[in-house]
Amino acid sequence: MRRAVFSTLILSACVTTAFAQQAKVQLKTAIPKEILAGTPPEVLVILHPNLAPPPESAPKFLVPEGTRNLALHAKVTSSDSLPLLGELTYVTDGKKKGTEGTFVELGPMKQWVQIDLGKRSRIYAICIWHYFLEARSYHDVIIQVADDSDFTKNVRTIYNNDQDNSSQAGVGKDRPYIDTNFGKLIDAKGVHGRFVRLYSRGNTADDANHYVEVEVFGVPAT
Ligand SMILES: [Ca+2]
Ligand SMILES: [Ca+2]
Repeated sequence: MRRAVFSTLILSACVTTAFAQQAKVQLKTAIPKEILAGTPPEVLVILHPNLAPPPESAPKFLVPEGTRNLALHAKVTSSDSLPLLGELTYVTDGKKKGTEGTFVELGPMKQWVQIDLGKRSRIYAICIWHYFLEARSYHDVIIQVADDSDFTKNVRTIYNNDQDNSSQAGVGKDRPYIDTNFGKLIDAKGVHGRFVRLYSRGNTADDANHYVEVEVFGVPAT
């Protein structure tokens, strides 16, 4: 009996220590101004009732202390190496106004952008701004993390809203959403990896794919 109590005390001490080491803070990211010039989100959600309602405020999310945007100025590659508009560097240049000339436009249908974090990292959250000059929903948003740039080693899918498997990465359980200036925060649950790949397959307005900015919040793995 005494031993059981002692063990419980040790266990709770370990849990407390682990929790102290993992002190959580609010994730901080700059939210760009609303620049809506086309279809408002309230209309899009009526046209497409399957979409998650648009957010009314910035996402709130706790991350371990020391977490930062590892994607800032990181190297970006893509299935479309010659974007129709803008440059791939826009994806991680830290600028997210979202106005004309600040987003990259990739070719039609299924395309991806890939971010090299430079070293294996522990990833807690990913924030995405595809486009928010008008309300749109991008189809088949799938996010994967891997150890190698060819996505053959330790590939994990951390988000997938392709509910009919039209992008053939498996049926996604996540709900399609409307892009707004608040961006979309994905919980990456502390996954380890060096490369982050984001897929999409056109959107509710046209077949093209766009990115204003992608942030990958984490810490380099030790
Ligand atoms: Ca940008
Ligand atoms: Ca689909």
